[in-house]
Amino acid sequence: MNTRRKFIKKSAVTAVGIPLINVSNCYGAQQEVEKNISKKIIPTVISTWENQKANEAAWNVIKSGGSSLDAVETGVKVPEADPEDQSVGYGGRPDRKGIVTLDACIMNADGDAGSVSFLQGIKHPISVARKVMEETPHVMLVGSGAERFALAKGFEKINLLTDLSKREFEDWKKTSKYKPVINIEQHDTIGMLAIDKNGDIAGACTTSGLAYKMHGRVGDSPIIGAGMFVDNEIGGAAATGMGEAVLKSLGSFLVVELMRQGRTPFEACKEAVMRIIKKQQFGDIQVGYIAINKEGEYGAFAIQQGFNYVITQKGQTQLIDGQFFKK
Ligand code: SD4
Repeated sequence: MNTRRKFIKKSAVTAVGIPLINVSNCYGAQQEVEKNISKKIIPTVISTWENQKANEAAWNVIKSGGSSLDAVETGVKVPEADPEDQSVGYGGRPDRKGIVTLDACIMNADGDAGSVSFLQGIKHPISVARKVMEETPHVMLVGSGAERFALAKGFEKINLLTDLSKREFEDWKKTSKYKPVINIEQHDTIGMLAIDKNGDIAGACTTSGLAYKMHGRVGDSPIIGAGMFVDNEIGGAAATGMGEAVLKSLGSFLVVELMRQGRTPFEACKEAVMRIIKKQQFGDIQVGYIAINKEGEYGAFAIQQGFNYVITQKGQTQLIDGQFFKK
């Protein structure tokens, strides 16, 4: 961590544990500091879809005083390891060549980011993404380069294609009909955001991407600002659904920037969805956003009915149906 960051980190917590940003050299500094003093930290975990177990794993990290970064990594590793979750990690649906390829990204409260894409044979792409962030001068590694890096860091190479996903793929091949329509049953990419007891925000996103995608296709999930984005002064956002639509609007970055301009997490998610609706063909696709701000307020919005998300605060985990544009 460079000296400036260390300094900000040191000065970022007051005696009562309230995060302050060192803005003394900026215009409007006093106003900014006063605004932050009145903020109360609400440790929070939020994730896309029915990922209650992931939230609980993340919450346990936060409860015991761990960082939001450790929390989101621990949380999303739950569906990554679950063979029954066919959209994430081990057991994910393959591409049209029958190969499972994984995308993931992670960001910490210092604004550092790491990402892997088109990664094959590694159960926990999120942990590889974290190593890219922490142990390389880069943000993103892809394909065989990412795999080689993972193996060098001690990750084990395994077969990610389970019997169930293989059988479904064999069935799909009978028609090879490909219309990249995401419907509710076919996806549960996990995007997760967390605020820890220091008020620091981190995020993670991990997926096997669209089932039967073209070999080499990369979606939004590993792209910083598309699948997930965190700015520790403002909040974080994550996306799920049709990655192409999210990529074309850099959705998660947009949500965070809208919160910076004063929108609530819900309003920001809604506006990002409305951008897709205004500018893209949205009839058959699903995109859902989740967001949190620095005060632990949260919100979500999706194009279609059927999107849900999980929120954990004060040890209580709730599954919430997201609001949507179109029934
Ligand atoms: C992608 N956004 O690869 C991912 C898919 C997804 O739940 O969200 N699935 O486009």
